[in-house]
Amino acid sequence: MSKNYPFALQDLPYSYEALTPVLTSETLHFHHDKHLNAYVNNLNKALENCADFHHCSLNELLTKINQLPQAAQTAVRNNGGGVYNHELYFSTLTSPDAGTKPSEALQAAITRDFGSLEQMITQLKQAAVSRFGSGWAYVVADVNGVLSICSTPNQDVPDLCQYAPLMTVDVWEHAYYLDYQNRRPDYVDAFMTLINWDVVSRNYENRSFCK
Ligand code: MN3
Repeated sequence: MSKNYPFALQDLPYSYEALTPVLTSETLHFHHDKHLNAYVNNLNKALENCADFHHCSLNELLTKINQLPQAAQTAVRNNGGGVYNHELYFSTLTSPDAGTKPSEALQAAITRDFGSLEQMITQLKQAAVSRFGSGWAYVVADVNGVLSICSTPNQDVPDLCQYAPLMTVDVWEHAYYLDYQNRRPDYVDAFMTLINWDVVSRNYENRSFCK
């Protein structure tokens, strides 16, 4: 994750071809190089005149939005959320034949909280497909390590004081339109083969919360 202002566009942790055939390099170029890049630039622009907040991490900014100058609040919520969500999204993907699996600790939590990995995926798909308009669906953990599924509209993020997002599904049309047009359920189905369970497991084991 970017440390603090000025935030920088992070490179993808894999090649633009790595997610084919589920997501093409054309989609990744637009999504990362244009959409995420715009969120980074607009977040920096919004923070330009907020020197008191230049030391804040992205997580801190997103949990202190109402302490920011009024004029910056909406832009930081939308663009800071955009940076947070996309960094999480891109960092937890890998090629569809990578064959990663949840760690023992994460698998135990999945079994306890959902019954099985398949049941968790079914609930995640349901949240992603039923989100009206643009938004996100997540697997999150609370301070006790209890897992749940949640969803946000636009570029909002879950409450980072209460929940550590482990992974997320982008259901904005820009995430899938070139490859799936209006078929969001097909994108969501195929997306589930891209999850990098090594990274999701690490996010579970290293979960932290804003105060
Ligand atoms: Mn997106």
